[in-house]
Amino acid sequence: ILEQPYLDLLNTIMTQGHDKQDRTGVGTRSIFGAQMRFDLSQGFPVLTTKKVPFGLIKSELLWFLHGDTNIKFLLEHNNHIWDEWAFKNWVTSPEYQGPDMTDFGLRASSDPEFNEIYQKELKKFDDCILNDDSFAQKYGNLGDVYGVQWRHWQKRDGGFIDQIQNVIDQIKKTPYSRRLIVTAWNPEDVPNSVLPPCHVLFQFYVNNSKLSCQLYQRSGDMFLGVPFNVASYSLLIHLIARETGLEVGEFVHTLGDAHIYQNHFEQVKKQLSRKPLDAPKLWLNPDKKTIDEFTMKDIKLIDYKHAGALHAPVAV
Ligand code: DHF
Ligand code: TMP
Repeated sequence: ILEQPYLDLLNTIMTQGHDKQDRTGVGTRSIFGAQMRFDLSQGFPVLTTKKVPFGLIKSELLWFLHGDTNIKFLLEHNNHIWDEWAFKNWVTSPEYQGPDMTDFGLRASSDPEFNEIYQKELKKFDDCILNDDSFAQKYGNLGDVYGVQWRHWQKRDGGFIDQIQNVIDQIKKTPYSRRLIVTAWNPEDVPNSVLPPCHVLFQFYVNNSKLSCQLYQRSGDMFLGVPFNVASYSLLIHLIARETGLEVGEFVHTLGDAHIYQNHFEQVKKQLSRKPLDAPKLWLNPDKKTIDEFTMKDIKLIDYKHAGALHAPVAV
């Protein structure tokens, strides 16, 4: 069962983790330092014990790969996973005149009356991003998040570094290299960032014509974010393997603070009681040869069976 390492880690955190406070005020149970391995030749590691919306994972990864950091692209693809963080910039700006949105994430999950007001404001915000270009320019931008760090790392002397293209070129020229690294952690940008990178650094490894990748993730929301991260990096390995003419190897997922939020416990118990199914396969349009040619319809899951959606609030 391809997702077994995930289920085992979820169970370990539930039964042996430490309860502690966290930035969001929700509270988590966590362990420090964990590793999961997924052999991509055995199938595509999207969870079957709950429905994982693969369309959102595709559009988010394409957004990163385009070097885009504006949520407008995501909204155009009906993807709302980054809304809260752009909204946070908007409601804390001097231009915002609407109802008080202090601690909107926490309040929305505990106060139904406030939640209604919040949902309305968020909807208004999304409509402005979609319909007003200058508003989108200003408030749709999340700052120097993954898209910029991966493809437009700002150099001190002006100019920029395209880390993704560089790593692809290196994999082709010197596949034995031990320097096949992409980093998103820029200490200069961290203090000004709405959300400093969670997936901080990744490294490729080539053996027997198979491409593997290890990710270091400093902080992992095991129920919501991590299933996305596993699928997203696995897809990235497939795309880079296509461009470099390699087969897929392993995705090795190393976590720092691996946590389950207090308000996800019930969902996690339910998920752990479900029986995992066979993993689906990934289909990539055989006509596409480089990562930049791929669009939404060139990427599909085949035979994705799952036990149904499990919903939970995201901690902001
Ligand atoms: N903050 C926190 N606290 N956890 C995260 O996982 C997280 N992830 C971020 C940004 N900030 C975060 C970016 N990635 C969802 C999944 C990934 C993600 C953000 C949100 C999420 O809510 N997934 C839901 C479905 C959402 C939908 O259908 O719109 C899920 O059930 O998987
Ligand atoms: P932090 O910056 O205080 O660590 O909060 C970030 C939260 O978001 C934390 O719960 C981890 C989670 N997260 C993921 O698990 N995966 C992701 O890709 C992102 C962006 C965030």
